[in-house]
Amino acid sequence: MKITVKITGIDHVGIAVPDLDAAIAFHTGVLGGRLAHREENHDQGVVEAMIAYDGGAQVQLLAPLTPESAIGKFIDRSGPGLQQLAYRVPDAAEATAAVLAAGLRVLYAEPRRGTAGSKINFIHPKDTGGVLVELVEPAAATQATAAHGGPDGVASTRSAVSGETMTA
Ligand code: CMX
Repeated sequence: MKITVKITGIDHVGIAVPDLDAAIAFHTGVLGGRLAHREENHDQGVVEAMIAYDGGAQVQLLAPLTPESAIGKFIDRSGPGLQQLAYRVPDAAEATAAVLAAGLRVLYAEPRRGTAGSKINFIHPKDTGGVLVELVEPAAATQATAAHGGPDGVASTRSAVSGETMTA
């Protein structure tokens, strides 16, 4: 039987930014988003913020902690801008296995820690038509609240996750 990645939606779009506070100010002050979450993820070499919009859309702002990080190298090569498309999956390990079964390159043998306690992996952009695809299994608390229909979608569920999660 053919195994496919079980995508349940777009979790977020990731934008590489040189200055996180300036990017937050633009996305909240001009575009009307809400700062839902902010953290440093040293494994990924980023300081990041999740911006949530009415209706459930989410944009992840990613600033490099070091020039050698993935985001540091991306900005150096391509400048600031769209860096990734992140799909939500129910099980990141299963999704990893499905990608490998399709003969594509995942970046990690096992899913790693992503934003707000999620588990993440990536498909190499050269195997996807030029887009860095992230596969995100949200943290258990987020999955549970989302399944029970939180009042303002995923953004509200992030408040159940420990860390520097913001509420409006
Ligand atoms: N989108 C599309 N293409 C990309 C890309 C991106 N984000 N990043 C690199 N590429 C392209 C480059 O332009 C280059 O293309 P050419 O060969 O045509 O010039 C090619 O991929 C380079 O590939 P590489 O030498 O294998 O790898 P790099 O050192 O450039 O690293 C990647 C690319 C995807 C492996 C690296 O960025 C990575 O490991 N990313 C995953 C981790 C990550 O992005 N973390 C930050 C976000 C954290 C989070 O979301 O929580």
